[in-house]
Amino acid sequence: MASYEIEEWVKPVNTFVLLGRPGSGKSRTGNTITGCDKAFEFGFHAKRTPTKCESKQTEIFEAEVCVIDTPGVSLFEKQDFEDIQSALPEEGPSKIIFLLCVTIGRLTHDELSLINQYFVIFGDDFANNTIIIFTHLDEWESDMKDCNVENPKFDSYLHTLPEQTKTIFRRFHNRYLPVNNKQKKSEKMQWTLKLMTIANSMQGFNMFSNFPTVSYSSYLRDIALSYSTYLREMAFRCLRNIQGKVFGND
Ligand SMILES: Nc1nc2c(ncn2[C@@H]2O[C@H](COP(=O)(O)OP(=O)(O)OP(=O)(O)O)[C@@H](O)[C@H]2O)c(=O)[nH]1
Ligand SMILES: [Mg+2]
Repeated sequence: MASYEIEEWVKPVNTFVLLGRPGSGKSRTGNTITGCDKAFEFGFHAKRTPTKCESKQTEIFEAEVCVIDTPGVSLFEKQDFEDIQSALPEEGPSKIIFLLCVTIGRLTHDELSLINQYFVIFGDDFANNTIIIFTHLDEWESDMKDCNVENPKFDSYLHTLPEQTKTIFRRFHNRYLPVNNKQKKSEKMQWTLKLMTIANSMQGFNMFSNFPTVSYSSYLRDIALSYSTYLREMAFRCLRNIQGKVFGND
């Protein structure tokens, strides 16, 4: 399958842009796609936290593909948007598809807020051009086995998500793919084939337009509002805790 960094620059069929919070498994997913563990530096013990996008071009099942790994951020800003733009293939990508990496089982408020920020930046089309990649499938399966669940089905995990999270995922037309980035090379190839099949059925972005400066103030307002809701909830929770302690009903 993959021989990345080929000398001849060929216009890729698909450009995958990996998005997600820090540590969500973007770089390792990029390695699974390229079929090379060294394509993108990954892991907590990495010498440096990447601050710039990195791109690799590779051939997957005879199709040229560009993979762009992005630094993990909690707040997606103008600079992050411009970095992705400058990492796009010079020839112009045929189709840009976002791979939104989410660690199974750890959907925090910050993560949901980051997803909302992507919508503000890329517009409603973000959902039409994104595949949610649930990483750490191996750990989830192992936990299920420890709970005596034989042949666990990933769909059952999705059913356990809170309603608010389900609503967000529904916006992506339930287009998702769980991945075990530690599986054998041959299984990674099978997984990549599945990814390509889904990507081929999608329209994808062409080139994105400029960062929506006009709506930048509303973007900041949305972030402020989402955080204020969070802070309000935290305050109520603290208040309930204190009341519980004072009245001895915790
Ligand atoms: N068990 C398991 N570990 C994974 C999987 N995917 C990623 N990891 C681990 O999760 C950690 C973070 O993975 P990275 O790929 O570096 O995450 P990232 O999103 O690129 O992180 P940043 O670049 O810091 O934003 C590493 O220790 C990976 O080995 C997976 O499917 N299964
Ligand atoms: Mg990374």
